[in-house]
Amino acid sequence: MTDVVRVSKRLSYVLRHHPDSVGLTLDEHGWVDVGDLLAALHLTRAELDEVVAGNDKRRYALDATGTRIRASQGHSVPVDLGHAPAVPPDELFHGTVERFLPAILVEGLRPGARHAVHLSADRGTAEQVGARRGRPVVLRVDAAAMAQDGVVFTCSDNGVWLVEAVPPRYLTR
Ligand code: HQG
Repeated sequence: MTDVVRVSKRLSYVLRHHPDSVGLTLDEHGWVDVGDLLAALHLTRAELDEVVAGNDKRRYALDATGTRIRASQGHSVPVDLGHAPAVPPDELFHGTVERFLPAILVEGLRPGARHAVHLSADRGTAEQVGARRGRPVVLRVDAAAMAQDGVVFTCSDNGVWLVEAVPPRYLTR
């Protein structure tokens, strides 16, 4: 693992799940002061900027003034990302693995430890998400029908579609 990846994983841990582990508190929208984060993680601003700018999935976002930072998605701590509801593409994709399918086909997709179910606009990204856990299985989500039925979608700053749950009737393998 490179240093940049190591720092990125640490940022995810702190900004999505355990800010308290280094004495930080996120505001209600998930932001922390950059100076506080640098001090807590013993990073320089240049090191942080390299991780943020070079991140393959643009996982972290600085605010307009560059003084606050947050994770764009993936939180388990309570945050309101503040995105307006958005109209999703007609189909979205979710990457998972075979062993979760029996439960998913009965219960639908559930957020688990995170705030929201994460969906991708393209099949390739969903495949990569599934592949973190084994041989990937990609489910197609009928987002057009869900939107038609009044389900609210939001889209994170890094293009991940977020929804509270996906009932099984909208899923096909
Ligand atoms: C599964 C990464 C049983 C679901 C990725 C998944 C993503 C169920 C797992 C982001 C279920 C949850 C999120 C049900 C869902 N019964 N299993 N009813 N409903 N599942 O990690 O979507 O690289 O919380 O299929 O790229 O895998 O960290 O969600 O396998 O965008 O930025 O339960 O995390 O982004 O796993 O991944 P996760 P996810 P980063």
